[in-house]
Amino acid sequence: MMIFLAAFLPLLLGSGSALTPFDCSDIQNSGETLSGIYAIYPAGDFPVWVYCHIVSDGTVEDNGGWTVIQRRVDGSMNFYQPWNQYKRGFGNVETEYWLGLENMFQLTRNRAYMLRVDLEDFNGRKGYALYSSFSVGAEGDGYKLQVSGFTDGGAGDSLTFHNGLKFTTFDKDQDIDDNNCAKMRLGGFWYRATPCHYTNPNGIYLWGRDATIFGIGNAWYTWENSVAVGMKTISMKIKPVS
Ligand SMILES: [Ca+2]
Repeated sequence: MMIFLAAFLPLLLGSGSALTPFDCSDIQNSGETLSGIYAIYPAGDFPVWVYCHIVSDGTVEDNGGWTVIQRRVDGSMNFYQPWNQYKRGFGNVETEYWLGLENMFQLTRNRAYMLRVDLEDFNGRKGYALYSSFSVGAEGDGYKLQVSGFTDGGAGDSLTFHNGLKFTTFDKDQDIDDNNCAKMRLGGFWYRATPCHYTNPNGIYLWGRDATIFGIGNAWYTWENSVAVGMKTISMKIKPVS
């Protein structure tokens, strides 16, 4: 009987309850005050471990409640992964990870989200890009990206270029280039056509500027108007539009 009750508890309580938080905004609203690793329930029935950015830096743009969906910090994880990994998610929530396209779809189909991309280079310069609307479509539609409403936090806009595109990995080509952009740029992303991207956050961790092979690094073009500058840290995080 206990197992029966436990299995149906999320359904009885609905999404976003204190016991089955839908995302990190629910965790913050439940009274948590520390950033860290928490379980969320984007599909309602099973937990997904994620890093929650709870602490506020005091600005309007960053008052906490952020669910981190992508993060690079030290080059410890290989992001050249096949479709199933990008679909389900991979990596280490303590360091580098990808939350998974299906989780992103489940989150953004149920709530209206904004997106913040935080960047830091190897010279210690920091900046961010804020988007007032972010969603990922269903798998049957290629996990299509919808992003708009850019506000500049010093990083410039390298993501609107990718709006409306399907997700591509080396084993699933859904970009609009004749070739496979994931194979050419060594990542997985909502690639377009040559040069494939303005940002390649899931590309190779370059440890700084490196133009030896064009466009393979985890760069953000508008940072220095170059795709050769690999970021020291890059993270993408979302929270509901209030
Ligand atoms: Ca292609």
